[in-house]
Amino acid sequence: MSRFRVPLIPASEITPPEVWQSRRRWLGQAAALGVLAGAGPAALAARATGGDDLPELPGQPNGAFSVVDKPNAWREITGYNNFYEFGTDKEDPLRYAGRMVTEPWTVEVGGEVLKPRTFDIDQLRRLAPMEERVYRLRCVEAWSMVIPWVGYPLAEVLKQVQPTGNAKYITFETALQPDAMPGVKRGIIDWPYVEALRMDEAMHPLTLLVFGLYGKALPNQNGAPLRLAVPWKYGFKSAKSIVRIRCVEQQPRSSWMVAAPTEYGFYANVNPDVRHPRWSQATERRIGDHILAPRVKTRMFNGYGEQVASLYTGMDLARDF
Ligand SMILES: Nc1nc2c(c(=O)[nH]1)N[C@H]1C(S)=C(S)[C@@H](COP(=O)(O)O)O[C@H]1N2
Ligand SMILES: [Mo]
Repeated sequence: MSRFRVPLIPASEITPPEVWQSRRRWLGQAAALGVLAGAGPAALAARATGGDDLPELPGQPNGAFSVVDKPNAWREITGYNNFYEFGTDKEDPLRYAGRMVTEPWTVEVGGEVLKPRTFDIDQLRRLAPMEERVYRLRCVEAWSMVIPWVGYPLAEVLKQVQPTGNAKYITFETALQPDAMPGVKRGIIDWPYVEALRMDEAMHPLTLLVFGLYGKALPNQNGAPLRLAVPWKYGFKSAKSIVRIRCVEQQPRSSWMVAAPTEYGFYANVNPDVRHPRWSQATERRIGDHILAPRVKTRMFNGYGEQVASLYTGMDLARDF
């Protein structure tokens, strides 16, 4: 969390001039020393570079499903991660995820479906045309990023297996490689990491099955070789390194619901009006913003309300959080 909270009103209006002048001097010095991450032309040039060791994975830009916000830098997206299998520090996934074995990789899709099937990762990569979509990602920890994902709607896979009428929910089970995953050895939550969606959420065209970012195959720390991106929900719903998908009739209990039932509900829709029991969700810190930049207001459904609000008509989102 940023230790500096700057109000939305210009500093000059609320702070005695001698204070903000010295603050500006400090900023000048900090910029000169290069300590302000994300500022300056060198940082801008670094945005899309990196990942030279990863295969190319281009996608057709889909403007209709992209936000116009400027994407975060490669080093931010790949160097500041939550992937608890590798530890709880934001740098742990970058540090350790290289040990995860992602080749060969299969994804078993079953449960309440007419045509259960195990896909090889290459079959999945060829299943539908890859799109590039710039999505916001809002973490439950009240920070956010903007990420240019490459993938296609999860609905494409579901079409192949044909969910039955009993399929009301869908679960995503993720990779468990204890020898490669220091976080798994330490406990933390119930492994494997399991997330779930309601069937209509899973079929929604915004729900993306992701194979890459910035035109490259996913780095391990971002959930190689495939993960979800469900942009109107808190980031933890977007399961990484998926190995099993099951359609089920009853509402499943996800790993976070089991770990802390009063803190994490099934829906986990981004909602500035419903606080986490231990902190507010009204605002967020954008990763990469100037260290003294004001926090931004969090939007209902992370700004995707026009597309998804109708999924929740008649529901009390303070109760079904
Ligand atoms: N398997 C697995 N998936 C996971 C997580 C995790 O710990 N394990 N963390 C989640 C959380 S809390 C967030 S915010 C996003 C972060 O995705 P990113 O690191 O690619 O930005 O991944 C989600 N998917
Ligand atoms: Mo998160």
